[in-house]
Amino acid sequence: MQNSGLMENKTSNPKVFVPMACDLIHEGHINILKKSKKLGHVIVGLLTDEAINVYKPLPIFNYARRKEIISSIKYVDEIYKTNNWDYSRALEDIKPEFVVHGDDWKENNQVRVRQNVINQIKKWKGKLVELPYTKGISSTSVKDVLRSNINPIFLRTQIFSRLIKSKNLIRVIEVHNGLSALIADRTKFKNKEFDCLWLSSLTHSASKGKPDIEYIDDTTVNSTINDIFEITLKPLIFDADSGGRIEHLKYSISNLGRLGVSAAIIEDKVGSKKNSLSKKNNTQKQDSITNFKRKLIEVKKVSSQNGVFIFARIESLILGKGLDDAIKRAKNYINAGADGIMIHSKKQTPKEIFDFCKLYNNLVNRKPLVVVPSTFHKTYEKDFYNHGANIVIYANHLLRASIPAMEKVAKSILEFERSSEVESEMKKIDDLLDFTDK
Ligand code: SPV
Ligand code: MG
Repeated sequence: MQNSGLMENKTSNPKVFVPMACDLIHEGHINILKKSKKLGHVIVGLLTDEAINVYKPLPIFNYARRKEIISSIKYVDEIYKTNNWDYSRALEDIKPEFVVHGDDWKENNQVRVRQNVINQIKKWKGKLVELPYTKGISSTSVKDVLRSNINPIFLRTQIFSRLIKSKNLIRVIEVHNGLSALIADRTKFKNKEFDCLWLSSLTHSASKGKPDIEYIDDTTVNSTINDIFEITLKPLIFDADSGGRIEHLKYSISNLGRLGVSAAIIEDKVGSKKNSLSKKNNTQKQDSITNFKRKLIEVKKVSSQNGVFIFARIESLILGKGLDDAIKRAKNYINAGADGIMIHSKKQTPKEIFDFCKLYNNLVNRKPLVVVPSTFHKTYEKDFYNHGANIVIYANHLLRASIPAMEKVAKSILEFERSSEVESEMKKIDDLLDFTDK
């Protein structure tokens, strides 16, 4: 069995190209492969994480594991590492007599790819064979079974590091309890969904009716994380605030790893904590570079063992310390072992973030960069990506959305002394029961 980018076909059998992600093999895949084998020499175009990321969430297994599995199937003669989602490069290399695909792509988000394949293989008189989609089984249904059978800690941490390696821009949404996690987990638009979740100190505190002042204790945090993980396999980034006391850090980071948290962001604040976006006279103090580096070094002693990614959050722009200070800190924090940097700003436009990006992108030891567009919300994701950001966190949006919705209903009940006027604004009771009963 070969596995190369360049094909060298020694058989006279017709070449049959079968593009696949091969995540969680089920009888639908076997059906396609069995039928393909009848047509000739089966070459599975195994899509890499990078290729899959373009149109759907990462598969559960990484490329190496998927390759191991698919190459053991007796209907498969070769594997072709397929880096592009539209297979055009693979088709050009192989020039297969047949391309085999499930017929579901006539209607889903691959319609254009299908047309391109038809046009391309016409050049050497290749044929497209479309097999009926196997009903009642899908990778999604298999994933549901897996949820209860596979070690979720392992899955979440694996998925986060693969996202970092393979995805252009990781899209993260804030959660603060089980319900918001359900919404974050299930919300999809076309081929898009959130890659990852953010347990925000601001919204977690607000959901308990408290200000964002490092009041929420570790036991409460653990319990919320447990609620979130019970309903989703998505990786979680934890807002660790200042990280607390240096002598406690090794315990808290080890706890996060045990729970299955993928990453923690620790900010260079000291003293009485104020939320960074606060407009009131902000008395927040920033840690010295030396102190914060010490903190990072302590944290890394544990996180390099348990795999939790540590992002160092720089508050220089928030506190008016300027770009030079921010970049100096970025360099120092990375040197101290930070796996990535978060740069924060409360300006209405992303200008200072983009200025930072320009300098940051030139660092020799550059690490993934997180941005948090709360105040500069007009900027599109593609602009962040074009400036070099790797992760974008919508840090408070689900909680903020819920407050006016609840206030409106509460006010209306007081006004009309019944709830009829706002019935249409609320989830139907039957839908609510279904929503949480899955
Ligand atoms: C949070 O979401 O709690 C954050 C981001 O730390 S911010 O509120 O902008 O400081
Ligand atoms: Mg916070």
